[in-house]
Amino acid sequence: MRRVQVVDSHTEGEPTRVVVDGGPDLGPGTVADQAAAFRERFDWFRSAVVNEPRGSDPMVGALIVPAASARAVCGVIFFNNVGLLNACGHGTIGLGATLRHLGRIGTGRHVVETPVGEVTLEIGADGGVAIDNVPSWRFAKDVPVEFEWQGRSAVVRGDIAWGGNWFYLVSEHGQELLARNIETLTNYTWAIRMGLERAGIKGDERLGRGQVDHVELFGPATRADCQSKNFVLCPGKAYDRSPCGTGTSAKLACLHADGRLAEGLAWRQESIIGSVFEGRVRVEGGKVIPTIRGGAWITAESTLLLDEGDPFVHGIRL
Ligand code: PYC
Repeated sequence: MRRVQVVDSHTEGEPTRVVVDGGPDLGPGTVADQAAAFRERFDWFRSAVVNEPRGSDPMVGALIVPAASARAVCGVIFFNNVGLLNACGHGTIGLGATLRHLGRIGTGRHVVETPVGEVTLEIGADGGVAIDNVPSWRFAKDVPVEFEWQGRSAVVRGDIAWGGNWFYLVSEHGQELLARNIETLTNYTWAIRMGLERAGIKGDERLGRGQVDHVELFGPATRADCQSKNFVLCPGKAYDRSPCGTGTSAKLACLHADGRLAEGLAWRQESIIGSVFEGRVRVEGGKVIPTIRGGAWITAESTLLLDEGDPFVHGIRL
């Protein structure tokens, strides 16, 4: 019987499961090297931790690994129901809350290494967590995508941007961003995602292989204290319950590139369930660094049991 110790949390509604003990040994190397080993040899561990029956489609796992740099508190590899993520904003906020809960870090700033670069956590005295994300930027503006919708061919236009993952960001789509429409929004964004794949539309292939695997719709905020509301489709067809940390970073980069968000000004992004991230950008050496602030709450400390006699010991893999 293999035992895996985890701490669960949610960040503005989106779950994170941090593996604190019992994870695989990924060997030496950078966090990117360890992520490659994880992808090639331990996909069973990914699905055992986050897929049903122990996990659920929206759950993001976080494996704590050794960092290459001595100034980092740890490295982290994020994963979901279909594979590894390059980075994860809500997950990094959840990791910060978890490390604080475990007494491994206190208030102040802490560097964490991801496969795509360093992220800095800031743990506030009030328990709030902010992250300084990887440099974020727009790769292509106003890219048309043809897709099948309700039996017809349709076209949308959107930007392709990097915020730690690749996003296709669409503002003109004719959909109402309301929780009661989540099923339709999921199908609509999935149809766009299929259109992106069919057309071979990619980001810069040097980062996360360039696959544009997140689709983000924007619309007017429902809350009076926010500038915008979003719906974010993740790679495994789950929608993000939070406003998506890497997705909000990609949005901030586009707003800044369009001259619509000056350095230091707050952008409050509402999620489809009404939770909020507050984002800001600063420019360093010509690069846009987004800061994303949100709340994370610990929901469980548990031991997962992996019994080799269980036909679904490695999760349900469809
Ligand atoms: O917060 O960056 C994020 C994220 C990516 C996928 C799910 N959440």
